[in-house]
Amino acid sequence: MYVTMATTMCITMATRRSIGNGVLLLPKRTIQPSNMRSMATKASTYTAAPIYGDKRFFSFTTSHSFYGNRRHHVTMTTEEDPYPSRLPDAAEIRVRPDPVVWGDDSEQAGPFSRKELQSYKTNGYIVVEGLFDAQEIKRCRETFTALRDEFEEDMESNKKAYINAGEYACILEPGSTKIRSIFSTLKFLSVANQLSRDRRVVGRVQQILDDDVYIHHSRVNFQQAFKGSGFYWHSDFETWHVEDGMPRPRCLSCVVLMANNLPQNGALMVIPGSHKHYIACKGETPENHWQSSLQDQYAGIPTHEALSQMAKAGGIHYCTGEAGSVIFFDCNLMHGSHSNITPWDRTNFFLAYNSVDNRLVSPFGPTEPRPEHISTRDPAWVQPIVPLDKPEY
Ligand SMILES: O=C(O)CCC(=O)C(=O)O
Repeated sequence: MYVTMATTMCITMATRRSIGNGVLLLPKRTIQPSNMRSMATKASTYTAAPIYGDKRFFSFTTSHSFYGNRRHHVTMTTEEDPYPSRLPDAAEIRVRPDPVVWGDDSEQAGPFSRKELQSYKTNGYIVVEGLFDAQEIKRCRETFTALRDEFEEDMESNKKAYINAGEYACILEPGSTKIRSIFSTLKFLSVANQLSRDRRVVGRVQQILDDDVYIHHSRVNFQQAFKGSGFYWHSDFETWHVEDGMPRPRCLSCVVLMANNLPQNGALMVIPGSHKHYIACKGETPENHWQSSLQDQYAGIPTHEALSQMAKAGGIHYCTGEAGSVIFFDCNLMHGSHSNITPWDRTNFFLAYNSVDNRLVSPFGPTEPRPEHISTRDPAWVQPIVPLDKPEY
């Protein structure tokens, strides 16, 4: 293991510990990531540095809290990927070495109360009811469904699973001409764009991630009445790490409910507490996996044993709520949904926010980076979002 000090700090504040061949000076109150066997520190933020040859170096950096307090800066580096997956043999379950609420959650000021932050930290998600009012949601929903209906009309004769419709990308339900998801709407639809920057959402995300954020990708998932086929259990971070090159789980999803989400119509299911573990999955990643995985995922899914273990410990919870509620969930939380055989659409707008310190590097698995609409790399979009105080829907 290679370790280096990259910043200076006050020697009187530091303890001295030896690590492999190196020596690290640590401020007294730094805390240790659990997978760093010989280190006695906690790093509060992590970024992956460039790759040298076939080795990848991870930098562990403590930083000032986003809401401004008093942490020290220290940078360490290791070659080991703490989140390996798509393993040839057995799948494995690891303890997550990274924080869930970044920064010092006991003191983190912002829209979430301390109790709400604690609940998010314990369960890996939180549902905020009535964050948007009925009028706001109605306008957004009508815009999304009008776009969907327009595409579906055009696609009646075109039975491809994946469609580039102008600037948008659409995924159809398996064996159907019904649209499952539309990506990138915030790049082209004003309501979607404003929603993605609305302070009611972004302020909460910044509080949890303790940083400026940008959007890794966004999608409208329709789960249409009688047709929505659901999403099998997965952790987003596993895929985003292996296939997109997201270094750390300093990322979360917001799901803005555009329709009432009920257990019957395929409300998001989560396994509370599962986000504290990293489930490395078994099996290779097929070439261009993303083209099929967005319709039905075959690689990067946990074993039944791992799922059973997680569910035994945490149970399974339906994130139900009325239109206008928002689910915030950690990128490493195990989640999925079953099919919608009811007469009621379950339309949801997904926004995946990533810390600007956790930008994508090259994929950690042996794949080409996925396309822009699924994992943004465009520097124009990988920019800190300035929260909007007065959005106009
Ligand atoms: O819409 C859902 O029910 C789940 C969607 C999901 O897990 C995903 O888009 O990754």
